[in-house]
Amino acid sequence: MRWLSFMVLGLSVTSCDGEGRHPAGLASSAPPVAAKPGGRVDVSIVETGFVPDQIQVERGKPVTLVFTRKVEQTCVDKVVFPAEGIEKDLPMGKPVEVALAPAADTSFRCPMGHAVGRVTVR
Ligand SMILES: [Cu+2]
Repeated sequence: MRWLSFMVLGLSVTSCDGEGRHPAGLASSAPPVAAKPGGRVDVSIVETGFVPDQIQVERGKPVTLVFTRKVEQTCVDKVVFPAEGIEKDLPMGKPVEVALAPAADTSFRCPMGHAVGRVTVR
């Protein structure tokens, strides 16, 4: 029965439903996506969290992140920018814009703080 418990565990980490388990608790090791000043970056919400989850911007320059939720089964039904006090609902399939001009590194996350993305300034 060892294989069965393994499968159950595997399923349980695909969403954060209050258990506090989330596959994207740490930002991925994918290379950051560079945003042009005044530009837009599309961020998809998929089963593993935010893609991309590392975005590089020029310090103090405006950038618009466009979040689109592409999966029903996710706790990422809102995106939260704690440092900026921004919280936006992410209806399924509807692009939601968040405008920023960060002066320092910042981050965004699901309401429970499991799926995380980072915005780094250069
Ligand atoms: Cu979460």
